Amino acid sequence: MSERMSVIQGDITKVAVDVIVNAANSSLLGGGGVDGAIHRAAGPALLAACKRIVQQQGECAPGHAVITEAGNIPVKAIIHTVGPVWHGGDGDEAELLEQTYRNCLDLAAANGYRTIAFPAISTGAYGYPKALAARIAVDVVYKYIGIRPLPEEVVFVCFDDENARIYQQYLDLL
Ligand code: AR6
Repeated sequence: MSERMSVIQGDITKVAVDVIVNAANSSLLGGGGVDGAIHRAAGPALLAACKRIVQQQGECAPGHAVITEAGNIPVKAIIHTVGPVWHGGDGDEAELLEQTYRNCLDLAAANGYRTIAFPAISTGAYGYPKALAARIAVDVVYKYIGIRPLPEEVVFVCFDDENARIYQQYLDLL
């Protein structure tokens, strides 16, 4: 199963997959970090698509995910999800982060997508400790693909050296 998971270091807007995941905020109107990079690369069509979703169904709560077109990014779709803000770990952060990954995988599978790329959700502005978040990401994906055919391949795209090293360590243990 682990051959269906990999880590690369770089910019998620440049990865050749069917669908990329955006670590958004509840407004879905863009922001900094990976969200800013995705909106800049995708162009105004993405913001318009996000606004339509918010008009139709309201803001996106933490743990939930929605899917849009990809604008100028050469992938088939973008899944926007909202990870938990780290508040010290005594709340429901871990459960919410698990739910975040699972909902993205469900959306990708429901749309028939074979390959998906995730950023390290919540580990930037939202402050989730990188090792704890990576462990959850790897565990949830490993369990998910172990019992389902789609997505066939999951790529973890790490922007920074530390996340890349941590993810590689966890993947090597599988
Ligand atoms: N490709 C891949 N990963 C990236 C990229 C990129 N181009 N740019 C940054 N990262 P963050 P969060 C990494 O802060 O913690 C936004 O303002 C980054 O190094 O983007 O979930 C949203 O609008 C880090 O490891 O997302 C929300 O308000 C990871 O992506 C808030 O930040 C996540 O960092 C969400 O916070």
